[in-house]
Amino acid sequence: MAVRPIVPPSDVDELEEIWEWIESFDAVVEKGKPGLASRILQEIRNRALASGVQVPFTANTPYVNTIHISQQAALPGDQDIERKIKSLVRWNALAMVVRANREEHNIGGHISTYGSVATLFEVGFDHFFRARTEEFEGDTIYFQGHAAPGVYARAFVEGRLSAEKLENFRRELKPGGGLSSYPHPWLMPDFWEFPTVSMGLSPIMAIYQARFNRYLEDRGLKPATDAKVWAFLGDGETDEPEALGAITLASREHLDNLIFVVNCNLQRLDGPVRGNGSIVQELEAAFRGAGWNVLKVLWGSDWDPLFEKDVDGLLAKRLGELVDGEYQKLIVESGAYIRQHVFGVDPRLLKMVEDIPDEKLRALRQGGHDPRKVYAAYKAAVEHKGSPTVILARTIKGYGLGEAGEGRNVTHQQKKVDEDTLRNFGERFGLSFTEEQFAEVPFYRPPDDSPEMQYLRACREKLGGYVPRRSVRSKPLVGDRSELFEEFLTGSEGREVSTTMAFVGMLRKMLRDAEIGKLIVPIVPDEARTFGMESLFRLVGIYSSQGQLYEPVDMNTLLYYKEAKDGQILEEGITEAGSMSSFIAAGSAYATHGINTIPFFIFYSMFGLQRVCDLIWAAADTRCRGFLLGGTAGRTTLAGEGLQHQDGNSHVLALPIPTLRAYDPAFAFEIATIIEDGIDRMYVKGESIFYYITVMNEPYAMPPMPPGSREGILKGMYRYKAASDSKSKLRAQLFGSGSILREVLRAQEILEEKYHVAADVWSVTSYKALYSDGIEAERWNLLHPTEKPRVPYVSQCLAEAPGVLVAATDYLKALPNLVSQWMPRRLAALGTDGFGRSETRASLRNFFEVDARFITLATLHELLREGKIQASVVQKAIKDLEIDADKADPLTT
Ligand SMILES: Cc1ncc(C[n+]2csc(CCOP(=O)(O)OP(=O)(O)O)c2C)c(N)n1
Ligand SMILES: [Mg+2]
Repeated sequence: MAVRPIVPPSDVDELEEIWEWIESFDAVVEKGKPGLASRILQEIRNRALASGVQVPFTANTPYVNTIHISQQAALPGDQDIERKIKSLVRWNALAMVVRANREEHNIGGHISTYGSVATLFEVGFDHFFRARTEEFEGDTIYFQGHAAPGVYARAFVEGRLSAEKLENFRRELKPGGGLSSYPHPWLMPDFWEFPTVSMGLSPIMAIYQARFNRYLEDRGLKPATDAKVWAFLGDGETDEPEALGAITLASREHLDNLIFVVNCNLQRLDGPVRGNGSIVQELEAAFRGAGWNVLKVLWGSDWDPLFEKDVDGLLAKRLGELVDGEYQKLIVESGAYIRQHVFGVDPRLLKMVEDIPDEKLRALRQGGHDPRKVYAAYKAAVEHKGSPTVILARTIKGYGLGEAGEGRNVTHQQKKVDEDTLRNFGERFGLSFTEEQFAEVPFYRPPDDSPEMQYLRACREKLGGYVPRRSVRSKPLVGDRSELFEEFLTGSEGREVSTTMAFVGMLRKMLRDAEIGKLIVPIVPDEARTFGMESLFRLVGIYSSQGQLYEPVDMNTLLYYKEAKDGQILEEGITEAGSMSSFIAAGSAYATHGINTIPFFIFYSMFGLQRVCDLIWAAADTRCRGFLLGGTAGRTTLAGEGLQHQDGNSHVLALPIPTLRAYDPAFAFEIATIIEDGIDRMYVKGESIFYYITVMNEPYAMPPMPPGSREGILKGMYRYKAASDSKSKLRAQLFGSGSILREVLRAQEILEEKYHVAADVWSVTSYKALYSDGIEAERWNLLHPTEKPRVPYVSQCLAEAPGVLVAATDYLKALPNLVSQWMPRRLAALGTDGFGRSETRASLRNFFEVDARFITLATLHELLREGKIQASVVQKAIKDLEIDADKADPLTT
């Protein structure tokens, strides 16, 4: 059947000619050769371009379903039963939120998001989402976070969650436990796999998860399968930069194991996503432009007869003219209004709907609420080869809530529902409750032997079991790794190396280890050379799913840029968010895949916690394991780079993340001790913790490990160098971390030689560890007043330590001050609060007042406060140390 051009040219001759072309084209299609038809178009396009003819560009297709009715796969299964099951799930989700808020005003919860996404989920549950089994790794699913009530409700109907648990939705502290508001593996480690509720993070995590799955396959760590990664997102959510920021990676890597489903209810929290435009068309253009397979699921089956009548494309054109704000209004308006506003613009359109009464016109469904359309799209998506798929499904926010909620701007936060609405909801979805039951809003699960339950169980059995479900299947490591780290404990014998170089040395050794070598996943965002890691390019290769299709420019050098299909390094390019998403995939593979991959993500420390802290928070929630390495760390240790690069913040930013253990080591033996213990804790003992270790680029001789220091290194502090004259009258305890420890050691010498002050020097490897230990002890003491009080580790260390206390750090002063409360006397803290500068290390340490001279001065000043020395001694020291007392305050300049 010929399709006439949408905009007929006015010139009759031209029209004739156009018709001839169209008829020839139609003839090819009618012969059943759509592939040939598509090739013809491509060839003509090429010819046009070669002849200088402008080819109109649009990344958009008309505002209709991508899958033509003639190509639509039939929905298998029993539609009546599936609808009943879906209605029950809808009811229980509604009941959860309504009951929770009846019991406790304002406990919250979202029903309208699930109202919109229910069919999109349920078709997946009934036909697509495959569970993990012994034989099959299963699909990985990122559920839209605010739709969690629907996922709980289904698990209840499935018999996996009790009514008590549902009753305690958002009441996690109730006896017997409750259900977390959103997907949180930390809170529900047997249920949720991935946190999805910080908008925008799940799409980027899903992309890198799909790529990591391929990485594991290409490296032979798991068999290749057709397992899919599904990510359900909100349309408003796509405004987050992370949501679309990595979509070209997915197409570049041909990730046909990845399916995005965007729940296009056209609304976000406050109002329409694009009142004056079309979010579907905008997303279509973005994803098609990026090379994705885009499937629009806009109109339900009720619309098919209308489109069949639309031979001249008038209806498609009209639907493409309406902006989203108008579409939203149509949801709350009458059939007569729809007739007038949508179809009334053209008598031919009005004619199309003349047989459809108003109430039917109003009830014409959106594609995302029609299981047939959704099934066809999912089937096309899972069968699609060569690129990722995004399904843009039109839905209605608050679907089922009728006039109280559907399509209303206030619907997002709706949690209270009156009895009329409940009754209407029940009737609409065919639930036969009594009046009292409607008033009570009971949870309801049909009897075990009911057709619904039998059907539901059969569906899930066919798909391997229930989802979501999280389980840890990896086995603890068994090997002895002490030999790996031995060489780093004995010092560098005078050779000057940075802690970064020392770390890279350790990484190189670990990569060769028989047990953990293959499990290491080095991740780097275009900074390998900055950290001296280029030697690893050749050693283990850079992962590239395509291998290396070119001869690298530096092929004839030893350390050439080697890309390989089984390459081990994830060289992510300039994306800390992407790298962090890879870290999350690798750091949670012990659960997702049962494989103990050990990620080492090394980045410019200023672009880590400061830049992607929310992803690091998500990693903690995901129970990730692994190592984050903040390279070129320290506000004054990274010389030259200035304000943007010099990190004096990250150790403070690491404080709030409960499972992140943060270390600021000074020496190679400290790093070796921390990493060896970290691998043991995470991959042998199975603790769900991860590490942040800062490494610096200042070279110096690495000393050997002092005997007996292991425990202190791990707990956060140990006495590195005692004073040579412990009998001296003037005593001090000096605390240093990272490369500032060396300034402290120099101050120790100056104090002894010039001022006869005998100072002990402590290496503080982790203020965070000391702080956590201190608050734990205090808490225990608070709750156990009659028992022997616990003594914080800081207090234990310093119980016998005489003299004044001075700390210097390359981070904010807040860090040492955190633990001063457990010190026997007041602490003078030197730190680097303020903006960095481009300068040499020496100038920077003077500017921020953390060098040996200032440490000396602070110590003398503390002795003055104690009345141990005269002010004139301190005044003279300022002069002797060449300190400018009128210098600018780094905090405010
Ligand atoms: C990073 C972040 N910012 C803000 C929020 C608060 N928030 C929760 S849901 C929501 C609106 C979501 O709209 P959309 O993505 O369209 O999902 P819908 O509920 O419409 O399906 C907002 C702003 C959040 N969860 N995460
Ligand atoms: Mg939305």
